[in-house]
Amino acid sequence: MCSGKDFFEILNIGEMPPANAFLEKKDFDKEESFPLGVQLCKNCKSLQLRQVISPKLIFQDYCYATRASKPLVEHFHRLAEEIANNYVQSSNDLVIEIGSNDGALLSKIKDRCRVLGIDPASNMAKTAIQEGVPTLVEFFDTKLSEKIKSEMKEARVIVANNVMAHIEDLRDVFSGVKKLLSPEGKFIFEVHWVGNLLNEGGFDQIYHEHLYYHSLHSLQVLLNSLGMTVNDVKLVPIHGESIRVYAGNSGTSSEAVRKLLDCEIEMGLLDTKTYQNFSKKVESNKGKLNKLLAKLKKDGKKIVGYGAPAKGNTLLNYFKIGPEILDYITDTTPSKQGKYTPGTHILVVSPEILLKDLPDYALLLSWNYADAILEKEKELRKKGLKFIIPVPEVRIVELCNDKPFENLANFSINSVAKAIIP
Ligand code: DWN
Repeated sequence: MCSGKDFFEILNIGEMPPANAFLEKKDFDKEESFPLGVQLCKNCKSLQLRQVISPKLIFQDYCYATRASKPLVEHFHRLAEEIANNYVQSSNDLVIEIGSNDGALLSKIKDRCRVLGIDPASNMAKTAIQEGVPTLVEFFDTKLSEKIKSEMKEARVIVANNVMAHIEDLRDVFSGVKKLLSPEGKFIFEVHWVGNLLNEGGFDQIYHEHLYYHSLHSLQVLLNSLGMTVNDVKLVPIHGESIRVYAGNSGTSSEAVRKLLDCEIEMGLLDTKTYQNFSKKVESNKGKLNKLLAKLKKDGKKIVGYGAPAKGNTLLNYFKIGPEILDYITDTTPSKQGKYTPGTHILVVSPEILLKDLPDYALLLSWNYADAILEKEKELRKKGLKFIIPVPEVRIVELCNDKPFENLANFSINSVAKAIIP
């Protein structure tokens, strides 16, 4: 981010395969693991991976599909509407999405403006194209931005969600965005917020795809160094808690930008001690969850996993939770069903099994969708299924018949930040 060369080691997860590398049983002996750990830049306080693996290895056959998570699709559709209503001025305006996955966002506005998706995962791009979203199967960089500009002219909006943590040479990507954006154009991108990771011990967001764990501070350092401005920022309750940055080649910064920068200082995001305390919190969480699962198994309880997110594989590998604890893991993503989790080799199956099998406990690995999932599975919960939420604190969620479901979406909103940025 700042070309610094001096780092503190913060957390060493150990060796594990890429978090989205779900695999068939026949490929177990070919599986590769890589070191996983995070360090803090002493200069700009950017939290980042210590070792980087080739993006080709991660994205060549990518299992993650946005459309598998209804709450996420609804979230991106709201953003698509915001872009079309607030930034698109004519049907000839061009909206580009970097990391467009299966086209869930752009398909919502493809009839209101020109759209172009860019994603290196050919299997996801195929779905997007079938949904009417023209998509380039490429990694975005300045070279590609010049080619697009020569063929399609400047972009009115460039949007990128859960992408700017995945790219090593962010300086090159941001320069490409700057070149491709029209003078009054807007660069809108969402990234998981390091404030949430630290505040709630969401260490499971650490995996090889995520090279950076961003604060607004470190993003602003980079954008300003390229002559871009952070015009506005929002906190959104997605993937725990993410920041949505609105940047451009011109304009001023809103009050929300100043408030969040102050909030990051108050939370200690520029203080190394904060990061060292974070790793202690992760260790204590690890002890609590392993103790709970061992006790439930000893009492003869049947435990399964619910949701097979990438983050779940960091938790399972780091906490050494395998098929001896979880009989299987359910997931709504067709491309994950019938495969096994990377490193821990637990079978992933469709959620349909639950009504027949009626396990006693479900470890909610997709804890970031807790409120939607607890609502969706209330019948199962009435039949006795109890959910264990591992992050931010290990807890069993009891069914409370006499009161409406606790709105768990808020448990992921950082109370300090929420008070400051409604
Ligand atoms: O950056 C990334 C993050 C932001 O999204 C990507 N590298 C990959 C992905 O990470 P993830 O896999 O941790 O994301 P999700 O969206 O938390 O994954 C949720 C998983 O849970 C999906 O596989 C779908 C599944 N699911 C389910 O089985 N039942 C989700 C819901 C809502 C459900 O009801």
